[in-house]
Amino acid sequence: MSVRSVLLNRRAAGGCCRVWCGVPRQLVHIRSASVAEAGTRRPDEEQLWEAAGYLPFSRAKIGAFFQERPVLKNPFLEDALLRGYLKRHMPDKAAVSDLRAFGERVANEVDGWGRECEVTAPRLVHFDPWGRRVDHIVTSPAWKRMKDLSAQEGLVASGYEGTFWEWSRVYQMSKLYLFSPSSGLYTCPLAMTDGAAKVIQSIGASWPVKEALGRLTTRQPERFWTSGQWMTERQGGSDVASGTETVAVPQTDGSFKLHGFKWFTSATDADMTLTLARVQDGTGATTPGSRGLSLFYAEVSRDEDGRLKGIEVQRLKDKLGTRQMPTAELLLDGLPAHRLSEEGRGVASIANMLTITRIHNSVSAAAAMRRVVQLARDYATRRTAFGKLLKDHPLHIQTLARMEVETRGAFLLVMDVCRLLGREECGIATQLDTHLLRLLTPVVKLYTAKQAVAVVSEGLESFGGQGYIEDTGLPGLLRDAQVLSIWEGTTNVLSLDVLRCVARSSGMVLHAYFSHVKSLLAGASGVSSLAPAVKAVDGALSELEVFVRGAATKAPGYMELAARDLAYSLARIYTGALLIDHACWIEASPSDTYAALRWCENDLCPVATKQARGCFDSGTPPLDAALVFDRPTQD
Ligand code: MFK
Repeated sequence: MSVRSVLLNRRAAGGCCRVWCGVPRQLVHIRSASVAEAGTRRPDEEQLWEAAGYLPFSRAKIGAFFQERPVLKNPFLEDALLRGYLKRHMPDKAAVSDLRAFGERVANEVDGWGRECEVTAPRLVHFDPWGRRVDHIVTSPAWKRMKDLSAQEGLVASGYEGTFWEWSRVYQMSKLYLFSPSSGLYTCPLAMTDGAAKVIQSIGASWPVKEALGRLTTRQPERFWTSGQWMTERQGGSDVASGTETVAVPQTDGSFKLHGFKWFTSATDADMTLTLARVQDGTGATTPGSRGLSLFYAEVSRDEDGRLKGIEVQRLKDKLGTRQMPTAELLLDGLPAHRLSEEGRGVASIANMLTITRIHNSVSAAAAMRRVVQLARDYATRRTAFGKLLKDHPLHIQTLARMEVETRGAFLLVMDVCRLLGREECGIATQLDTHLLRLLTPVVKLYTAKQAVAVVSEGLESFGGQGYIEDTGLPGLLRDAQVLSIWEGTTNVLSLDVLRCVARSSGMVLHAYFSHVKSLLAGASGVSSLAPAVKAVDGALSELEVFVRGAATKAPGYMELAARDLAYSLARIYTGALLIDHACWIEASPSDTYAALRWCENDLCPVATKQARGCFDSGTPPLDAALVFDRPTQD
């Protein structure tokens, strides 16, 4: 009996029909021949096929080919720019060997925990089996391991130990940069913990808050605490000043009880928090606006029945990403608290925390870009399409190179802000450094967050359909990148913060900016390979100076419309100068030069380009509004 007649007989008998797709080409050829010669084959033909290794059922159904997955290798060893940057600025053997060992741990151990956090999302248990309200936020074992690891590896502590003096922050943030994409979003509680430690340290608090500082910055897992940062209320969002309703009721012992509703509280399993509230006077009245807000410290603790003291967890948020991490709505119902700031100085006091969390945000943004580039690069050496590996398709490699340029730019911008922070904390910052740090903190946060979304999105495309498949772990990178431009100040809020710091410093922050960029460019004069890049940054800087000089005569509304493009211009020009500067280093590679040249082909000063097109002129807002609210005209 031939193969064909076996098939026909089986089909007639209601048996299953063989599926021929996914079968190796040679076999299809043999089969076609055998079908063509139906009736002439010997009955032992099927056994011959099986003997040749072509199992007719399971193999025929799923095929024999499986695409190799991208492999995460030691992210420290794989990162030429990180290693070059450290070699140039802090060639400390201890730091480098610690980062190398940590990179190994991230690739081989921590990354798996991060996946576990993603697939085992936190859940809220409101009641115990006997009906008592307990409000337990149940997190995965991996999430708890992340906490212990964070203490052991000094992911917060190393920012406070001063081991590497002015480079301690660069070292700490390099470690977080390696950790972030594998951390299951544990970088979020660490950012807030670091920010809280910074606030407490700068305020110089006494007991019990001083004790908390020790816990936030310890390397002992059993003592280590994380902190929350409860700022957002239902009316508030970005508008903290007028939207904060929480009141602080003074107690006879000098402490307070807080009553209010916090609408977004991230990593709500924290041990303590910093939060804002309005102190009630003897009549129960409070002061509205920013001047009515004070900063409070509160511990998250339970009574002997296991109930949270003064807190009810209303529900966990259902979010696009950051699903690894509990985000909750909290009712504060008499939460015991201590006032940390002077009365009415809440926003100014928590600003220190915002500086730190915004820098952490930027580190995570650069890290997300680096991770997707590393995976895409690895995949390009494994995936064959149209007859050759992806790495041999010039258009694909051009796309990866563009992602690499963005990633390098983001990395250098972030690390420069960390450098400035380190100098300030060591007490060696010049006026110029301090101004630069204030100006660049909102700039680096807003710019890198947007870059991360674009680069990670592009990165997913380089895996084809697999980039869209949940259990590859790739879609989570994009979901988690999307939050970076939202929390800790949206792009527009931060663009306005740039205007705020320019105004409050009477333009001194910009003065510092122009001087520093010029000094970076001066270091590259005479380096012929970089001449086009230097020319581009120099030209863009001149355009920006013209814009800034003209800004003094403009109405506030004009500057508000220009704020986002101004912030982008500050980011792109500064980053161009940093890439050039790095490429001037004696040990710089040809890739460092190439990255600088490619970056500087962009429009480095969009604020000037848009101004020339009249984008901020007085006619624009009504026209923008007409466009946005355009409706079909009624017949
Ligand atoms: C991966 C790591 C990521 C970490 C994630 C952590 C998860 C956290 C989740 C959250 O998102 S928490 C909520 C985050 N919310 C925000 O970031 C709020 C966004 N809104 C703003 O930033 C507003 O601009 C702001 C609330 C600051 C406006 O408040 P005000 O009171 O209208 O500001 P005002 O009156 O201009 O300034 C008050 C004082 O604060 C001034 O000081 P002085 O009184 O001494 O002059 C300002 O100079 C100071 N200030 C404001 N912003 C500052 C600042 N100082 C330094 N740096 C800043 N950025």
